[in-house]
Amino acid sequence: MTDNSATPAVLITMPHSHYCEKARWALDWLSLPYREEPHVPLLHRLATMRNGGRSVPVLIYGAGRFTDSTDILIHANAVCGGDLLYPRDSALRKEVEALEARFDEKLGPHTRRWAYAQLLTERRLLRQVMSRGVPRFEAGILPLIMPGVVRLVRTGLRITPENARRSIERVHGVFNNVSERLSDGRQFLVGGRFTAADLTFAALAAPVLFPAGYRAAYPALDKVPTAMRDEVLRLRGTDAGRFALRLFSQERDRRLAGEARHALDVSGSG
Ligand SMILES: N[C@@H](CCC(=O)N[C@@H](CS)C(=O)NCC(=O)O)C(=O)O
Repeated sequence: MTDNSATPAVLITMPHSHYCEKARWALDWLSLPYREEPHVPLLHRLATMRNGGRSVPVLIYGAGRFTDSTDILIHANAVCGGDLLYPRDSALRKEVEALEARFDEKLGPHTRRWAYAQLLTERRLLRQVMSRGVPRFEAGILPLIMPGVVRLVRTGLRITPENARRSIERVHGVFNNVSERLSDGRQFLVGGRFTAADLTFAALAAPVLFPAGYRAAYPALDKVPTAMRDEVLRLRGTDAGRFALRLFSQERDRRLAGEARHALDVSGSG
């Protein structure tokens, strides 16, 4: 590994993105130092495309560019020794990877679509969450580009009342599977300890749970429409919901101790 320690890692994000929270949580948990660079929607592309990506999160790590949250977790885990978020045992690792992929594809898009469907008409709330921590210039032009952002989100994510209903049903399906998996009394999804599977489930479930400890920008639960609040409270009461909330309270502020921390031993090999 080339010692490139003068170069700080940078995480390009949008403040409200749950995939960004997934990456941020992993970097925090592994005690890997980084600087976050949040952008408002649309303008995020100036930063991501400059680095070979499109969506957020993107991690710039030395000469490496990681343009997908799972790649970020895999890289961060490898930098820290290789068996922290993913077990070394190959059967267990496969199980973790399969669950992570399932949550990435079957949970994240549906919690997002359902949450946007509830909040797209709440322009003031949207402006607040989308501008948290972004450069002042971007926060200043957000009100001007907001109609375009809303239109793009609505068409890009195919947000209709019918699709929102289907999405929350899919979310229930994943929550049921997770509740079933936990029904034998296990504390974590795979191998008896916290892994990328647990982290991914909790981070991508956050838009339907509003957990305390969530670092992505979200409105307060008492400010959102009643139907959304009621659904959040219902999902919080499920075994899977309680599990995700416990992960946020036990693991979100945890930092691995020194031996797992490879400060900025930034690899140019990516
Ligand atoms: N597979 C990607 C999904 C990331 C994703 O969907 N990011 C959304 C925000 S939650 C995004 O950047 N959307 C805007 C865009 O695609 O330009 C990952 O895991 O990183």
